[in-house]
Amino acid sequence: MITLYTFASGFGEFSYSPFCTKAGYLLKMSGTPWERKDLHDPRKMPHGKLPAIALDDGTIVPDSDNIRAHLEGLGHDFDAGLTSRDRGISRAFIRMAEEHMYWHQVHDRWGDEANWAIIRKEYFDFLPALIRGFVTSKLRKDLIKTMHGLGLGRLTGPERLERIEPDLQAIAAQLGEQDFLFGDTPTAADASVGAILGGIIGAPAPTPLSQRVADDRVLSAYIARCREAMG
Ligand SMILES: N[C@@H](CCC(=O)N[C@@H](CS)C(=O)NCC(=O)O)C(=O)O
Repeated sequence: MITLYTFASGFGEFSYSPFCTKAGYLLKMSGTPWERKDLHDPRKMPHGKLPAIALDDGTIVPDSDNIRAHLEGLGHDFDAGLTSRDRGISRAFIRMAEEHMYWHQVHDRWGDEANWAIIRKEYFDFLPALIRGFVTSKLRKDLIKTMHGLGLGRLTGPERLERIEPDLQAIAAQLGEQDFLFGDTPTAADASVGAILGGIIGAPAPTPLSQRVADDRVLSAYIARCREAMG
């Protein structure tokens, strides 16, 4: 049986990490037997990150995209029924969610003082008190540096909201009256987009972005459908 190594559940999500949530969604959709094992520390994983899956022969497959490829290799087509054009559009939505929107979620959690106070406790309570302050301050400093490097960390709050707004509108437009991005059943794009939006709306202290998504009838209903169908 496949074992999914994941960060723990929390804030209404399968995992604190949207990439782990995505992997859980893909596993559920695939119908393959699997179990989860929650980890605190990803450093022993091949990429030093989560999610990863362990196969029966002990092989560890890191990265949600590789997990998808592995499950597809077992015969599951997450995009069954999609035209090659829609498969291309799906890929673009996945990249938009994972490589852009994800960082807004990271900024909301690690860059916002109210959220930081909560996640610091929630994520890192397992660390011995003696080193907790040092370790968490370093992790936060590194992530803030990464966001500065990406450019996102240089934007003001209103500029960040303005930057992500067209992504949110693109998702709502693609959804239209459909339950999921490409029709009435979830596909690979829903595993990514649903997980990232779920992470955004799940900010433990409300932010302008989490509020924007929560107030959006189409997006908030979509997140709930993704959790229901794939969680
Ligand atoms: N591209 C990777 C991204 C995974 C990722 O960024 N995981 C984060 C959690 S959301 C992580 O493990 N961070 C820990 C670290 O970087 O030390 C995937 O799709 O699996």
